[in-house]
Amino acid sequence: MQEELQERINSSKAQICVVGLGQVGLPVALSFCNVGFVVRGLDVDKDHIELLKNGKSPFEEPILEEMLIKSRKEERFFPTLDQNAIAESDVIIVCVPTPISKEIKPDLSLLKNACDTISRFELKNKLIVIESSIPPKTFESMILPSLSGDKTTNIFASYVPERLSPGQAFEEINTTPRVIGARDQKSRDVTYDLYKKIIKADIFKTSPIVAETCKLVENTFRDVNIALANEIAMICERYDIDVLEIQKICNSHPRVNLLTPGPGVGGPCLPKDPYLLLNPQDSEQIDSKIISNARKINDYMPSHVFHLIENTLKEQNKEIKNSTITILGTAYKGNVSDTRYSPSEKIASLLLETCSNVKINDPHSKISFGAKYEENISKAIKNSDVVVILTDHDEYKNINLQEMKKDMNDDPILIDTRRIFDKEIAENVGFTYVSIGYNNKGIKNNYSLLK
Ligand code: SAJ
Repeated sequence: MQEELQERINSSKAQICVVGLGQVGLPVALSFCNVGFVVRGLDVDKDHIELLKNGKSPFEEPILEEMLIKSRKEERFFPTLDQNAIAESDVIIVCVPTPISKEIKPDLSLLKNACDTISRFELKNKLIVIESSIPPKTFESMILPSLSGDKTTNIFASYVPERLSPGQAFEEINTTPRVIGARDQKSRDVTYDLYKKIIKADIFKTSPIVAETCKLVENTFRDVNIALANEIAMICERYDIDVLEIQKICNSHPRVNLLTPGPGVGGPCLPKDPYLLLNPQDSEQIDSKIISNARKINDYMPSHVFHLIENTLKEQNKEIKNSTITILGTAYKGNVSDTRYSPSEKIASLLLETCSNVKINDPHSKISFGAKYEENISKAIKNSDVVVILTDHDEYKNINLQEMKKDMNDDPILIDTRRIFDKEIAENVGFTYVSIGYNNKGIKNNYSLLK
């Protein structure tokens, strides 16, 4: 009954099962533990579950390990491979990935499997929440039918898209407004009571399709705006002016907010959510101009970085194939360990096509993308002709340029795609300094995407 479940939620006595303990599911599970709930964390990865049982975080996220150790010690968090966790819980929250396939279509197989697994249990009077990003209409046309066919009247079900940014997960769960798209009024009320336990911000109540669409529009908005910044950066290169100076002045206008250009857009969300938006469940793909061209621009950026490297070497009468190149950063953004869809992968593969001396370092990840992994930053830099900074990790911001110059070969080149160093300082030390959207005088700009 609704009142009974609400009472159990309000008194933090409801048992919760979080399905999928990744970068969303794990912080969500621990946030509920933190406010007094007992949470079972269900995942299919045995190693992952073992790590969690031992209080070890499988990825980098501030305060995650502390929260994990605390919740384990207080016997509030139980990572498990056992699907009976579903039967034993009042609330089931699904946080599995929804990637895109090679054909650039939504791949909902993991979500469908999770729903099919859940539907094998008696769900009467339980609340099922989906947090994974999904194409519009998926909740009504795939999730509800697969959860329990015509028995759905007995369950409470809502779509509550996650909104946390990796690297600030706990803070954002707590402070970012959320949206509940519920199948009916009762589900909405129960879901609201549950989420207000962990959220100190507005919670909007709406239909599932509005919640689905909002989530995808947010990430599409960011992707399109980064593409605009990237295209403007390449225009600035043609004019030999600095896009960051343009950004600073333009953003002093009260209605302008130009984002920051970079080597491309990575991570598990932004590169694929625009495609989810354009591929509604069970319907034709929607045609788009701005959204799909923004994706093309962001996907082009790794090639642009490759051209910057190639053309800078040419200016020094050197060739990529005879050079030693060091990539600093495989993670898709600073101070995280996640390398999914990272622009570094494409840049490494373009370099490796012509150059056999490509070294790679990332203090947060051991992934090498086929290059030679160097654990130590100084060793990675040693005897290189070119250092390419692709991720703005704090460790790289602390590099001493004088020492780096000493370690590198003569006429060192610094390709700083994240602008963590100052051009003048780097040039005074003796580097050829090149960046995206900069007055890289004499360096040819090959940008011709929309020709
Ligand atoms: N990037 C730029 N320039 C910028 C901002 C970002 O090049 O000015 C690049 C980053 O380097 C990175 C990529 O974009 O490669 C994505 O980074 P991000 O910090 O913009 O976003 P994510 O993917 O870590 O998290 C996003 C967030 N969405 C929005 O900000 C609208 C987060 O709130 C979502 O919850 C998350 O996607 C998600 O899970 O959907």
